[in-house]
Amino acid sequence: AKSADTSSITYSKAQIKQSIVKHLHSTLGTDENKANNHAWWKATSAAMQELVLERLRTTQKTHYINDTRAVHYFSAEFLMGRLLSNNMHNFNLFETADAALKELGVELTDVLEEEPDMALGNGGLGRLAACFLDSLATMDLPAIGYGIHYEHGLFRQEIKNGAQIERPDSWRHYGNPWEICRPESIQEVPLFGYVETKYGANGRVKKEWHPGNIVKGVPWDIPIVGYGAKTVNVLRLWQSESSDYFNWDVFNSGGYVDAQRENIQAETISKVLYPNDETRAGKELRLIQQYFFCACSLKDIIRRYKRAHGDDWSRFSEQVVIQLNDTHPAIAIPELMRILVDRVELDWDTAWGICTKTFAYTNHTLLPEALERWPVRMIEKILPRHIEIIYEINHRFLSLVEKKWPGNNVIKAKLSIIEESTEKMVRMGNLSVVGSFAVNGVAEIHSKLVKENLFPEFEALWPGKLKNVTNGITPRRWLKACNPLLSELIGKKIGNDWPSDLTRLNKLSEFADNTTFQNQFMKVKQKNKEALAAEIKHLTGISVDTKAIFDIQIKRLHEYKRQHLNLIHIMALYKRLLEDPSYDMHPRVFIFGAKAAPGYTLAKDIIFAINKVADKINNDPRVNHIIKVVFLPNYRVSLAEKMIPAADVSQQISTAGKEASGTGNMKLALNGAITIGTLDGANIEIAEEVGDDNIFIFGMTVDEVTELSKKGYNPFDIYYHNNEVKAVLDWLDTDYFTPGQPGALSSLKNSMLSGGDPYMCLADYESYSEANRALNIAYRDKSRWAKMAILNTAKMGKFTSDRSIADYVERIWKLTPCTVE
Ligand code: 26M
Repeated sequence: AKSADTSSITYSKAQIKQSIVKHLHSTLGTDENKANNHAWWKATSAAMQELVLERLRTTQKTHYINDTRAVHYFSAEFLMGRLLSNNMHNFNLFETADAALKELGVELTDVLEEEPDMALGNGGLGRLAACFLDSLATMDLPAIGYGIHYEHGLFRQEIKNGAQIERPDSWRHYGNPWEICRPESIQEVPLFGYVETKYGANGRVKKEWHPGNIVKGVPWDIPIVGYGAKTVNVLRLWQSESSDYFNWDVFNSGGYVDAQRENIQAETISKVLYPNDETRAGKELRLIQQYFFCACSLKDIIRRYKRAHGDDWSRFSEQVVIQLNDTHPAIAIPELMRILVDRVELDWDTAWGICTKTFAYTNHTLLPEALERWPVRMIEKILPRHIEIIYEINHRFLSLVEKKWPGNNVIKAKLSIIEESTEKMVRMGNLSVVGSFAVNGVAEIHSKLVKENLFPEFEALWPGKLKNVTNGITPRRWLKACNPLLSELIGKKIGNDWPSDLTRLNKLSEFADNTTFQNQFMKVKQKNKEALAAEIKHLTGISVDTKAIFDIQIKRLHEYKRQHLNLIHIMALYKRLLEDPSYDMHPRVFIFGAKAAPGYTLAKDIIFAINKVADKINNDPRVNHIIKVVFLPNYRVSLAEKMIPAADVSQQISTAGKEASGTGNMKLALNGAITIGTLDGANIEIAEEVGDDNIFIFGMTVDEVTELSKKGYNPFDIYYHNNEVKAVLDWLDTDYFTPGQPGALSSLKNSMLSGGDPYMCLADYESYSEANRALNIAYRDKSRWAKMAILNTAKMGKFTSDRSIADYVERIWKLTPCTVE
């Protein structure tokens, strides 16, 4: 295992100080007296970027000389968060920079707060991509991330009168010190138009795509510094621009019919990130975004490959592996086929052989509404050649299916890439499985369900193609950087090697029963809670008792994640306290952070309900010394970094079978929070690691959920048999929480009753309530709780993203590390 060996980059406090001041003067045109925190942030970042770029040059040279095989991580989202603190930690210069700035009369913590989050992602999928880039660089693996340079990342959330308001996020508005524009690597992307069929002299049919529009892709590179700062990889993000020379009129004077005449304002392509997660947008612009970044990235990869290998395509898949982060970049499969068949003029089978040795696909969801399907007509219009290629891929694939299951049209219809509905659709998941050499789910249970439920016949067709790689998180950002007090305590106890070999945390288990260590551990937790309490006060004006249990649910707002189950339980506790003032419970602060997709009405209603219930409880002197409810607005990476270290309890309460993995569950447990959760996603593996005594598991299993839906689930059965459930749901119909507005929270009740309670909140309610009672009792035993918390931290070694990446390398990518310098 490596530690942060930065022997090659020694930088003294004096040097850093000098560099920061230099940049203050000559990059920012200001001086030590005039500079505000923003200027200090820019200057400090510029000073770091100098070191970063030197390592980047060395890395790129080394990779070039060694002609390394590299993974190309294609993702529509990279949720990077802030970079300065991370880069300083990875260079092992955090303390030195802190000291240098102190001498300049500046607080590093204030400077770090100036950096806007790079929020080019919705949630788990985008953040996973960011953690993976960190691990890839840390493990000296040659890798490039490819994505979109959105002008606006995920919207900023404001809460007005309890409701979510979306505001644009302009993360680059005042400049981004980390990115480098590379105009020398601009690519062109064709769109729309028509396909001409030509007959060559050899009798071969040649297809020529005459695009109706061409846009430019401008690459911006963000250096990705590994821990120890040896390898610096890049994240290359494409920005769209109109192409200056492509002259619509010249094309149009050819007299082509108006039907071909589709135009697009080129700049809009990379303008904004779609704020949907777990649901399809179905918008043309979204498809264009996907094709845009895939086309640019493939051209970039091919240009680099040709520089080393010329026209010898036989080694392409030895040098290049492309990982598709869900189906969002799946259009890259027919795009590579188009290049190889139409441009390089390889025969179909050779081209397909290359393709299917190059792509691998990760599935992140089983929710039917999230599985991407594009209307054939839409692809036909935007990418007329690709739809032909998709049909050809499907035709050949279906002959394979015919061979395996002769005459079985049911299986054929199920597996077909084309869904023969009234409006014909392309199933991007099926296309991805057919076009890849490996497919993986993101936790054991999820991969099992992918294999058994989503793509069952595919497993029979290609045994071994469907795999599992359990997700992970980078312990650099999610422990070392975000929780300095705990990191220091851990370091004192077991040394400082854990960030690059997280299984070493297991050595903390030895001290789980040690009273002194328990006290130290819980004292750190207490300090972190006090810091979060101050932040809560600052952001919402709400005062919270730091001796209370800090109970945290942070994730996108979605019915399947069941924030509303948490809410009705809070209401039940409130009711118990009102009915019996001596009701015995430890004070508890319920803290939420969640963004709802702007078009997802019920999700927004749940946010509204949380805020209304919060208002009532927080202002009710009968209970507000025992329960508080806090909704922190604008949940994002940098806010997560403040919340997670302060959590006592981690809410991971999705309906079993719905949460593919979860990664927040890992971050919270790593920071010593105890999970109350269902047997879903990675919770199952977390439970295996920490043991049943150190987690509160409740609710139905996947099999029980399936059984109940089969038999027919009726939430009214529970409503009429559980008085507490009935009282709480009926409460939502009154104006108790929304004075003068009866019915303002009714949609929640309706969704859990007449709406059929699709995610079975009521079915799991009783069990959830019991798990909460057990949790409450456990917290009262200080020593028991401390032991549990310590063991949670100690047992999280498996969930480092370094392990996930090692699994990808071994099971899928077959990469070898390349030591830089
Ligand atoms: C799709 C179409 C149009 C616009 C946006 C989308 C879209 C964007 C993001 C759909 C899904 C998106 O993300 C899904 C996601 O974040 N899934 C989560 O992935 C994590 C990493 O594997 C898992 O831990 C979570 O369980 C899973 O929900």
